[in-house]
Amino acid sequence: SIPTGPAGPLRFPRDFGWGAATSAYQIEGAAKEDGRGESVWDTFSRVPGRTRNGDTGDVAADHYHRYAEDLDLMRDLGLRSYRFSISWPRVQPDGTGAPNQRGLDFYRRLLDGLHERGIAPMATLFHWDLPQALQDAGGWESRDTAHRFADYADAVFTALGDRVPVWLTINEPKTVVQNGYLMGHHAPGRQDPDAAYLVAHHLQLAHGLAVRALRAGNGTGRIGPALNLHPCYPTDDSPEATAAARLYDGYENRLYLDSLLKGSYPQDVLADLGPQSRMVRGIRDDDLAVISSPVDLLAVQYYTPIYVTADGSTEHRWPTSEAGWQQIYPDGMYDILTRVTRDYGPIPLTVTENGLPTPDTLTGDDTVDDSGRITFLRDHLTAAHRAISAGVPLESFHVWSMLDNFEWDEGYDQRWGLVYVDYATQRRVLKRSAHWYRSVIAEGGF
Ligand code: GBH
Repeated sequence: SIPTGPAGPLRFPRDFGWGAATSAYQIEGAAKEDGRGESVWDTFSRVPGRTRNGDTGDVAADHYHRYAEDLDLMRDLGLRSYRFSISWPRVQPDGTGAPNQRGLDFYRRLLDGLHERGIAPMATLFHWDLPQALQDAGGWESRDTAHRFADYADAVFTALGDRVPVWLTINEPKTVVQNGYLMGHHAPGRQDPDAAYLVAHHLQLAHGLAVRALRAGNGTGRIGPALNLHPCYPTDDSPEATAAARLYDGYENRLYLDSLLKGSYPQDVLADLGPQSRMVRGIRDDDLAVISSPVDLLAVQYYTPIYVTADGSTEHRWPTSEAGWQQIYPDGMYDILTRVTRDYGPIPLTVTENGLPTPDTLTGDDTVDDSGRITFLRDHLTAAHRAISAGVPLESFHVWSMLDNFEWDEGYDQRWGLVYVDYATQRRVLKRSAHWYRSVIAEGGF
Protein backbone atom coordinates (compact mmCIF):
# COMPACT_ATOMS: atom_id res chain seq x y z
CA SER A 1 0.00 0.00 0.00
CA ILE A 2 1.13 3.53 -0.80
CA PRO A 3 1.81 5.53 2.35
CA THR A 4 0.09 8.90 2.53
CA GLY A 5 1.43 11.27 5.13
CA PRO A 6 -0.91 13.48 7.11
CA ALA A 7 0.63 16.50 5.40
CA GLY A 8 -1.65 16.20 2.36
CA PRO A 9 -2.92 17.80 0.26
CA LEU A 10 -5.11 15.15 -1.33
CA ARG A 11 -6.77 16.10 -4.58
CA PHE A 12 -9.60 14.08 -6.07
CA PRO A 13 -10.43 13.99 -9.78
CA ARG A 14 -11.95 17.27 -10.96
CA ASP A 15 -15.29 15.67 -11.85
CA PHE A 16 -15.50 13.55 -8.67
CA GLY A 17 -19.11 13.07 -7.54
CA TRP A 18 -19.15 14.47 -4.02
CA GLY A 19 -22.41 13.35 -2.53
CA ALA A 20 -24.64 12.44 0.37
CA ALA A 21 -27.31 9.78 0.76
CA THR A 22 -30.70 9.18 2.39
CA SER A 23 -33.58 6.72 2.08
CA ALA A 24 -37.32 7.26 1.84
CA TYR A 25 -38.64 5.65 5.02
CA GLN A 26 -35.81 7.11 7.08
CA ILE A 27 -36.48 10.77 6.20
CA GLU A 28 -39.79 11.38 4.44
CA GLY A 29 -42.48 10.97 7.10
CA ALA A 30 -45.93 11.84 5.63
CA ALA A 31 -46.77 8.18 6.06
CA LYS A 32 -50.42 8.57 5.19
CA GLU A 33 -50.27 11.29 2.59
CA ASP A 34 -51.14 11.40 -1.09
CA GLY A 35 -52.28 7.80 -1.21
CA ARG A 36 -49.16 6.15 0.19
CA GLY A 37 -49.76 2.52 1.18
CA GLU A 38 -48.32 0.75 4.20
CA SER A 39 -44.89 -0.82 4.12
CA VAL A 40 -43.40 -3.59 6.21
CA TRP A 41 -41.63 -0.92 8.27
CA ASP A 42 -44.95 0.76 9.18
CA THR A 43 -46.04 -2.63 10.50
CA PHE A 44 -42.78 -3.66 12.15
CA SER A 45 -42.11 -0.35 13.91
CA ARG A 46 -45.54 -0.62 15.56
CA VAL A 47 -44.83 -4.00 17.13
CA PRO A 48 -44.00 -3.24 20.78
CA GLY A 49 -40.29 -3.63 21.52
CA ARG A 50 -39.09 -3.74 17.94
CA THR A 51 -37.66 -0.22 17.72
CA ARG A 52 -35.93 1.91 20.32
CA ASN A 53 -38.47 4.03 22.21
CA GLY A 54 -41.15 2.63 19.91
CA ASP A 55 -40.03 5.09 17.25
CA THR A 56 -41.61 4.93 13.78
CA GLY A 57 -41.04 6.71 10.47
CA ASP A 58 -44.47 8.39 10.56
CA VAL A 59 -42.92 11.86 10.70
CA ALA A 60 -39.16 11.20 10.53
CA ALA A 61 -37.35 14.32 9.26
CA ASP A 62 -40.56 15.48 7.53
CA HIS A 63 -38.62 15.64 4.30
CA TYR A 64 -41.79 15.05 2.26
CA HIS A 65 -42.86 18.57 3.24
CA ARG A 66 -39.44 20.14 3.70
CA TYR A 67 -37.68 18.79 0.62
CA ALA A 68 -37.17 22.26 -0.88
CA GLU A 69 -35.35 23.44 2.25
CA ASP A 70 -33.29 20.25 2.23
CA LEU A 71 -32.41 20.78 -1.43
CA ASP A 72 -31.22 24.28 -0.55
CA LEU A 73 -28.96 22.79 2.12
CA MET A 74 -27.53 20.39 -0.44
CA ARG A 75 -26.83 23.28 -2.77
CA ASP A 76 -25.21 25.22 0.08
CA LEU A 77 -22.87 22.30 0.70
CA GLY A 78 -22.03 22.17 -2.99
CA LEU A 79 -23.15 18.55 -3.38
CA ARG A 80 -22.74 17.22 -6.89
CA SER A 81 -24.68 14.02 -6.32
CA TYR A 82 -27.64 13.16 -4.12
CA ARG A 83 -28.62 9.56 -3.53
CA PHE A 84 -32.18 9.01 -2.30
CA SER A 85 -34.71 6.19 -2.53
CA ILE A 86 -38.17 5.95 -4.01
CA SER A 87 -40.87 4.56 -1.75
CA TRP A 88 -42.55 1.61 -3.45
CA PRO A 89 -45.78 2.03 -1.41
CA ARG A 90 -46.04 5.66 -2.52
CA VAL A 91 -45.86 4.55 -6.16
CA GLN A 92 -47.89 1.35 -5.79
CA PRO A 93 -49.78 1.43 -2.48
CA ASP A 94 -50.55 -2.31 -2.67
CA GLY A 95 -47.39 -3.26 -4.53
CA THR A 96 -49.10 -3.89 -7.86
CA GLY A 97 -51.16 -2.20 -10.51
CA ALA A 98 -51.52 1.31 -11.85
CA PRO A 99 -49.10 3.79 -10.30
CA ASN A 100 -50.32 6.40 -7.85
CA GLN A 101 -49.70 9.68 -9.63
CA ARG A 102 -49.51 11.78 -6.45
CA GLY A 103 -46.71 9.58 -5.16
CA LEU A 104 -44.77 9.89 -8.40
CA ASP A 105 -45.34 13.65 -8.40
CA PHE A 106 -43.35 14.02 -5.20
CA TYR A 107 -40.30 12.45 -6.82
CA ARG A 108 -40.79 14.57 -9.94
CA ARG A 109 -40.74 17.71 -7.77
CA LEU A 110 -37.65 16.43 -6.00
CA LEU A 111 -35.91 15.65 -9.29
CA ASP A 112 -36.83 19.05 -10.73
CA GLY A 113 -35.42 20.68 -7.60
CA LEU A 114 -32.16 18.77 -7.94
CA HIS A 115 -31.92 19.71 -11.59
CA GLU A 116 -32.50 23.40 -10.81
CA ARG A 117 -29.67 23.28 -8.30
CA GLY A 118 -27.25 21.41 -10.55
CA ILE A 119 -27.15 18.27 -8.36
CA ALA A 120 -27.10 14.88 -10.10
CA PRO A 121 -29.75 12.47 -8.77
CA MET A 122 -29.02 8.85 -7.96
CA ALA A 123 -32.28 6.99 -7.29
CA THR A 124 -32.53 3.73 -5.36
CA LEU A 125 -35.65 1.75 -6.25
CA PHE A 126 -35.89 -0.24 -3.02
CA HIS A 127 -34.51 0.64 0.38
CA TRP A 128 -36.40 -1.98 2.45
CA ASP A 129 -39.92 -0.47 2.45
CA LEU A 130 -41.76 -3.39 0.84
CA PRO A 131 -45.51 -2.78 0.44
CA GLN A 132 -47.22 -4.62 3.28
CA ALA A 133 -49.71 -6.14 0.83
CA LEU A 134 -46.84 -7.96 -0.86
CA GLN A 135 -45.52 -9.13 2.50
CA ASP A 136 -48.96 -10.54 3.22
CA ALA A 137 -48.69 -12.45 -0.06
CA GLY A 138 -45.37 -14.01 0.98
CA GLY A 139 -42.91 -11.15 0.69
CA TRP A 140 -39.43 -11.93 -0.58
CA GLU A 141 -39.93 -15.63 0.17
CA SER A 142 -42.27 -15.61 -2.79
CA ARG A 143 -40.65 -15.64 -6.22
CA ASP A 144 -43.56 -13.58 -7.48
CA THR A 145 -42.31 -10.59 -5.48
CA ALA A 146 -39.30 -10.39 -7.80
CA HIS A 147 -41.67 -10.00 -10.75
CA ARG A 148 -43.74 -7.42 -8.87
CA PHE A 149 -40.52 -5.49 -8.28
CA ALA A 150 -39.73 -5.49 -12.00
CA ASP A 151 -43.23 -4.16 -12.75
CA TYR A 152 -42.79 -1.42 -10.15
CA ALA A 153 -39.36 -0.57 -11.54
CA ASP A 154 -40.82 -0.36 -15.03
CA ALA A 155 -43.51 2.05 -13.84
CA VAL A 156 -40.86 4.25 -12.21
CA PHE A 157 -38.63 4.14 -15.31
CA THR A 158 -41.57 5.20 -17.45
CA ALA A 159 -42.60 8.05 -15.16
CA LEU A 160 -39.20 9.41 -14.11
CA GLY A 161 -36.71 7.90 -16.54
CA ASP A 162 -36.08 11.16 -18.35
CA ARG A 163 -34.73 12.74 -15.17
CA VAL A 164 -32.57 10.04 -13.53
CA PRO A 165 -29.03 9.43 -14.83
CA VAL A 166 -28.22 6.64 -12.34
CA TRP A 167 -30.52 3.98 -10.90
CA LEU A 168 -29.69 1.63 -8.06
CA THR A 169 -31.90 -1.41 -7.77
CA ILE A 170 -31.96 -2.90 -4.26
CA ASN A 171 -30.20 -1.42 -1.27
CA GLU A 172 -28.17 -4.01 0.61
CA PRO A 173 -29.94 -7.28 -0.14
CA LYS A 174 -27.72 -8.79 2.54
CA THR A 175 -29.27 -6.65 5.26
CA VAL A 176 -32.76 -7.85 4.35
CA VAL A 177 -31.43 -11.41 4.49
CA GLN A 178 -29.48 -11.08 7.72
CA ASN A 179 -31.46 -8.55 9.72
CA GLY A 180 -34.91 -9.24 8.30
CA TYR A 181 -34.79 -13.04 8.08
CA LEU A 182 -31.83 -14.39 10.11
CA MET A 183 -31.61 -12.21 13.22
CA GLY A 184 -35.05 -10.68 12.97
CA HIS A 185 -34.40 -7.18 14.22
CA HIS A 186 -35.46 -5.59 10.94
CA ALA A 187 -38.79 -6.03 9.17
CA PRO A 188 -40.32 -8.52 8.73
CA GLY A 189 -38.69 -9.79 11.92
CA ARG A 190 -38.13 -13.42 11.03
CA GLN A 191 -35.47 -15.81 12.35
CA ASP A 192 -35.42 -18.53 9.73
CA PRO A 193 -32.09 -19.31 7.99
CA ASP A 194 -33.70 -21.53 5.40
CA ALA A 195 -36.07 -18.75 4.37
CA ALA A 196 -33.29 -16.15 4.54
CA TYR A 197 -31.22 -17.49 1.66
CA LEU A 198 -34.25 -18.09 -0.53
CA VAL A 199 -34.96 -14.41 0.09
CA ALA A 200 -31.39 -13.64 -1.00
CA HIS A 201 -31.99 -15.43 -4.28
CA HIS A 202 -35.28 -13.66 -4.93
CA LEU A 203 -33.72 -10.26 -4.16
CA GLN A 204 -30.94 -11.01 -6.64
CA LEU A 205 -33.51 -12.14 -9.20
CA ALA A 206 -35.53 -8.96 -8.63
CA HIS A 207 -32.42 -6.91 -9.30
CA GLY A 208 -31.76 -8.71 -12.59
CA LEU A 209 -35.37 -8.41 -13.75
CA ALA A 210 -35.28 -4.67 -13.06
CA VAL A 211 -32.06 -4.28 -15.05
CA ARG A 212 -33.76 -6.08 -17.95
CA ALA A 213 -36.85 -3.89 -17.61
CA LEU A 214 -34.70 -0.77 -17.94
CA ARG A 215 -32.94 -2.11 -21.02
CA ALA A 216 -36.23 -3.21 -22.59
CA GLY A 217 -38.29 -0.12 -21.87
CA ASN A 218 -38.12 3.61 -22.32
CA GLY A 219 -35.80 4.11 -19.40
CA THR A 220 -32.51 5.79 -19.99
CA GLY A 221 -29.72 6.10 -17.52
CA ARG A 222 -27.23 3.71 -15.99
CA ILE A 223 -28.15 1.03 -13.49
CA GLY A 224 -26.45 -1.14 -10.89
CA PRO A 225 -26.81 -2.88 -7.52
CA ALA A 226 -26.00 -1.36 -4.11
CA LEU A 227 -24.11 -3.79 -1.86
CA ASN A 228 -22.80 -3.39 1.64
CA LEU A 229 -19.48 -5.18 1.56
CA HIS A 230 -17.42 -6.27 4.54
CA PRO A 231 -13.76 -7.20 4.26
CA CYS A 232 -13.42 -10.43 6.29
CA TYR A 233 -10.01 -10.97 7.90
CA PRO A 234 -8.84 -14.05 9.80
CA THR A 235 -7.79 -13.28 13.38
CA ASP A 236 -4.60 -15.33 12.89
CA ASP A 237 -2.82 -17.06 10.03
CA SER A 238 -3.82 -20.60 10.96
CA PRO A 239 -5.42 -22.65 8.17
CA GLU A 240 -8.56 -22.91 10.33
CA ALA A 241 -9.02 -19.15 10.74
CA THR A 242 -8.16 -18.58 7.08
CA ALA A 243 -10.77 -21.10 5.96
CA ALA A 244 -13.39 -19.71 8.36
CA ALA A 245 -12.78 -16.16 7.11
CA ARG A 246 -13.04 -17.38 3.53
CA LEU A 247 -16.46 -18.96 4.11
CA TYR A 248 -17.58 -15.86 6.03
CA ASP A 249 -16.54 -13.82 3.00
CA GLY A 250 -18.71 -16.10 0.89
CA TYR A 251 -21.82 -15.22 2.88
CA GLU A 252 -20.97 -11.54 3.29
CA ASN A 253 -19.64 -10.68 -0.17
CA ARG A 254 -19.30 -13.38 -2.83
CA LEU A 255 -22.90 -14.61 -2.58
CA TYR A 256 -23.92 -11.24 -4.01
CA LEU A 257 -20.87 -10.21 -6.04
CA ASP A 258 -20.36 -13.56 -7.80
CA SER A 259 -23.99 -13.99 -8.79
CA LEU A 260 -24.17 -10.43 -10.14
CA LEU A 261 -20.80 -10.17 -11.80
CA LYS A 262 -19.77 -13.77 -12.57
CA GLY A 263 -23.15 -15.37 -13.13
CA SER A 264 -22.68 -18.08 -10.50
CA TYR A 265 -23.17 -18.50 -6.79
CA PRO A 266 -20.01 -19.38 -4.86
CA GLN A 267 -19.65 -23.15 -4.59
CA ASP A 268 -18.50 -23.05 -0.97
CA VAL A 269 -21.63 -21.21 0.11
CA LEU A 270 -23.93 -23.48 -1.91
CA ALA A 271 -22.23 -26.53 -0.40
CA ASP A 272 -22.55 -25.07 3.08
CA LEU A 273 -26.28 -24.39 2.54
CA GLY A 274 -26.77 -27.89 1.15
CA PRO A 275 -28.79 -29.25 -1.75
CA GLN A 276 -31.94 -29.48 0.34
CA SER A 277 -31.94 -25.83 1.33
CA ARG A 278 -34.88 -23.78 0.07
CA MET A 279 -32.48 -21.50 -1.76
CA VAL A 280 -30.68 -24.21 -3.70
CA ARG A 281 -33.98 -25.85 -4.56
CA GLY A 282 -35.36 -22.46 -5.62
CA ILE A 283 -32.73 -21.68 -8.28
CA ARG A 284 -34.16 -22.19 -11.77
CA ASP A 285 -32.31 -22.65 -15.05
CA ASP A 286 -32.17 -19.08 -16.33
CA ASP A 287 -31.97 -17.32 -13.01
CA LEU A 288 -28.23 -16.71 -12.92
CA ALA A 289 -28.33 -15.29 -16.45
CA VAL A 290 -31.00 -12.84 -15.32
CA ILE A 291 -29.14 -11.96 -12.12
CA SER A 292 -25.92 -11.32 -14.03
CA SER A 293 -27.51 -9.10 -16.68
CA PRO A 294 -24.78 -6.56 -17.44
CA VAL A 295 -24.81 -3.52 -15.17
CA ASP A 296 -23.24 -0.11 -15.70
CA LEU A 297 -21.77 0.39 -12.27
CA LEU A 298 -21.51 -1.14 -8.81
CA ALA A 299 -22.42 0.80 -5.68
CA VAL A 300 -20.39 -0.11 -2.62
CA GLN A 301 -21.31 0.70 0.97
CA TYR A 302 -18.58 0.26 3.54
CA TYR A 303 -18.92 0.67 7.29
CA THR A 304 -16.88 -1.97 9.11
CA PRO A 305 -14.53 -4.92 8.77
CA ILE A 306 -15.22 -8.39 10.20
CA TYR A 307 -12.57 -10.46 12.01
CA VAL A 308 -13.20 -14.19 11.94
CA THR A 309 -11.70 -16.71 14.36
CA ALA A 310 -10.77 -20.34 13.70
CA ASP A 311 -14.15 -21.51 15.01
CA GLY A 312 -16.03 -19.11 12.74
CA SER A 313 -17.04 -16.59 15.40
CA THR A 314 -16.19 -12.90 15.17
CA GLU A 315 -14.08 -10.52 17.22
CA HIS A 316 -13.55 -6.79 17.43
CA ARG A 317 -10.09 -5.37 16.73
CA TRP A 318 -10.72 -1.64 16.54
CA PRO A 319 -12.62 0.99 18.50
CA THR A 320 -16.34 0.92 17.84
CA SER A 321 -18.59 3.86 17.04
CA GLU A 322 -21.88 4.62 18.82
CA ALA A 323 -23.18 1.73 16.74
CA GLY A 324 -21.75 -1.27 18.56
CA TRP A 325 -21.45 -3.27 15.33
CA GLN A 326 -19.19 -0.71 13.66
CA GLN A 327 -15.43 -0.93 14.12
CA ILE A 328 -13.63 2.10 12.80
CA TYR A 329 -11.12 0.82 10.27
CA PRO A 330 -10.48 3.15 7.31
CA ASP A 331 -8.07 0.77 5.55
CA GLY A 332 -11.05 -1.54 5.04
CA MET A 333 -12.30 1.00 2.50
CA TYR A 334 -9.11 0.61 0.49
CA ASP A 335 -9.17 -3.17 0.84
CA ILE A 336 -12.76 -3.61 -0.32
CA LEU A 337 -12.50 -1.19 -3.27
CA THR A 338 -9.25 -2.67 -4.59
CA ARG A 339 -10.52 -6.21 -4.04
CA VAL A 340 -13.69 -5.62 -6.06
CA THR A 341 -11.64 -4.17 -8.92
CA ARG A 342 -9.11 -7.01 -8.76
CA ASP A 343 -11.64 -9.85 -8.56
CA TYR A 344 -14.41 -8.52 -10.79
CA GLY A 345 -12.68 -6.27 -13.30
CA PRO A 346 -12.68 -2.52 -13.80
CA ILE A 347 -16.41 -1.90 -13.42
CA PRO A 348 -17.16 1.74 -12.50
CA LEU A 349 -17.66 2.06 -8.74
CA THR A 350 -19.47 4.52 -6.55
CA VAL A 351 -19.40 4.58 -2.76
CA THR A 352 -23.05 5.11 -1.90
CA GLU A 353 -22.74 4.97 1.88
CA ASN A 354 -20.01 5.61 4.44
CA GLY A 355 -20.40 7.32 7.78
CA LEU A 356 -20.92 6.83 11.50
CA PRO A 357 -23.25 7.89 14.29
CA THR A 358 -21.92 10.43 16.81
CA PRO A 359 -23.39 11.70 20.10
CA ASP A 360 -24.39 15.07 18.69
CA THR A 361 -25.97 17.83 20.72
CA LEU A 362 -27.06 21.27 19.69
CA THR A 363 -25.38 23.97 21.75
CA GLY A 364 -26.82 27.37 22.63
CA ASP A 365 -24.99 29.09 19.80
CA ASP A 366 -26.41 26.66 17.25
CA THR A 367 -23.34 24.57 16.64
CA VAL A 368 -22.97 20.82 16.63
CA ASP A 369 -19.42 19.69 17.25
CA ASP A 370 -19.14 16.31 15.54
CA SER A 371 -15.37 16.31 15.13
CA GLY A 372 -15.43 12.50 15.27
CA ARG A 373 -17.33 12.51 11.99
CA ILE A 374 -14.76 14.79 10.37
CA THR A 375 -11.92 12.48 11.40
CA PHE A 376 -13.84 9.42 10.23
CA LEU A 377 -14.71 10.88 6.82
CA ARG A 378 -11.24 12.32 6.29
CA ASP A 379 -9.65 8.93 7.01
CA HIS A 380 -12.09 6.99 4.82
CA LEU A 381 -11.78 9.48 1.97
CA THR A 382 -8.01 9.20 2.26
CA ALA A 383 -8.33 5.42 1.86
CA ALA A 384 -10.68 5.90 -1.11
CA HIS A 385 -8.18 8.28 -2.68
CA ARG A 386 -5.45 5.72 -2.22
CA ALA A 387 -7.67 3.19 -4.04
CA ILE A 388 -8.16 5.63 -6.92
CA SER A 389 -4.38 6.08 -7.10
CA ALA A 390 -4.06 2.28 -7.27
CA GLY A 391 -6.32 2.25 -10.34
CA VAL A 392 -9.81 1.75 -8.89
CA PRO A 393 -12.40 3.48 -11.13
CA LEU A 394 -14.22 5.22 -8.29
CA GLU A 395 -16.56 7.94 -9.56
CA SER A 396 -18.24 9.29 -6.49
CA PHE A 397 -18.63 9.11 -2.73
CA HIS A 398 -21.80 9.62 -0.71
CA VAL A 399 -21.77 10.30 3.00
CA TRP A 400 -24.39 8.43 4.99
CA SER A 401 -26.27 10.53 5.72
CA MET A 402 -27.33 13.95 4.49
CA LEU A 403 -29.69 14.34 7.47
CA ASP A 404 -30.18 12.77 10.86
CA ASN A 405 -32.94 10.22 10.36
CA PHE A 406 -34.86 7.15 11.51
CA GLU A 407 -32.11 4.57 12.04
CA TRP A 408 -34.42 1.54 11.75
CA ASP A 409 -34.50 -0.53 14.95
CA GLU A 410 -32.31 2.10 16.65
CA GLY A 411 -34.98 4.75 16.12
CA TYR A 412 -33.88 8.39 16.34
CA ASP A 413 -31.20 7.97 19.03
CA GLN A 414 -28.38 7.40 16.56
CA ARG A 415 -27.54 10.53 14.59
CA TRP A 416 -25.78 9.82 11.28
CA GLY A 417 -26.31 13.14 9.48
CA LEU A 418 -24.10 15.92 8.22
CA VAL A 419 -27.11 18.02 9.12
CA TYR A 420 -28.61 17.95 12.61
CA VAL A 421 -32.39 17.60 12.80
CA ASP A 422 -34.07 19.01 15.90
CA TYR A 423 -37.04 16.63 15.81
CA ALA A 424 -39.15 18.78 18.16
CA THR A 425 -39.16 21.64 15.67
CA GLN A 426 -37.78 19.97 12.52
CA ARG A 427 -35.20 22.72 12.37
CA ARG A 428 -32.02 21.82 10.47
CA VAL A 429 -28.56 22.89 11.66
CA LEU A 430 -25.36 22.19 9.73
CA LYS A 431 -22.96 20.22 11.91
CA ARG A 432 -19.25 21.06 11.89
CA SER A 433 -18.77 18.10 9.56
CA ALA A 434 -21.11 19.71 7.03
CA HIS A 435 -19.03 22.89 7.02
CA TRP A 436 -15.92 20.76 6.64
CA TYR A 437 -17.45 18.73 3.79
CA ARG A 438 -18.44 21.93 1.99
CA SER A 439 -14.81 23.06 1.99
CA VAL A 440 -13.60 19.61 0.89
CA ILE A 441 -15.98 19.76 -2.08
CA ALA A 442 -14.96 23.32 -2.92
CA GLU A 443 -11.25 22.43 -2.76
CA GLY A 444 -11.64 19.01 -4.39
CA GLY A 445 -9.87 17.44 -1.42
CA PHE A 446 -8.20 18.34 1.83
C1 GBH B 1 -26.95 0.98 6.01
O1 GBH B 1 -26.92 -0.30 6.54
C2 GBH B 1 -28.33 1.27 5.49
O2 GBH B 1 -28.38 1.20 4.08
C3 GBH B 1 -28.90 2.56 5.97
O3 GBH B 1 -30.28 2.59 5.74
C4 GBH B 1 -28.56 2.75 7.42
O4 GBH B 1 -29.20 3.87 7.97
C5 GBH B 1 -27.07 2.88 7.53
O5 GBH B 1 -26.42 1.82 6.95
C6 GBH B 1 -26.56 3.02 8.96
O6 GBH B 1 -26.75 1.84 9.68
O7 GBH B 1 -27.12 -5.15 15.09
O8 GBH B 1 -25.10 -6.45 14.93
O9 GBH B 1 -27.06 -7.15 13.77
C7 GBH B 1 -25.67 -0.68 7.06
C8 GBH B 1 -25.66 -2.14 7.33
C9 GBH B 1 -26.71 -3.82 8.53
C10 GBH B 1 -25.41 -2.19 9.67
C11 GBH B 1 -27.29 -4.23 9.85
C12 GBH B 1 -26.00 -2.62 10.98
C13 GBH B 1 -26.89 -4.46 12.19
C14 GBH B 1 -25.77 -5.14 12.89
N1 GBH B 1 -26.30 -2.44 8.57
N2 GBH B 1 -26.35 -4.01 10.91
S1 GBH B 1 -26.31 -6.04 14.25
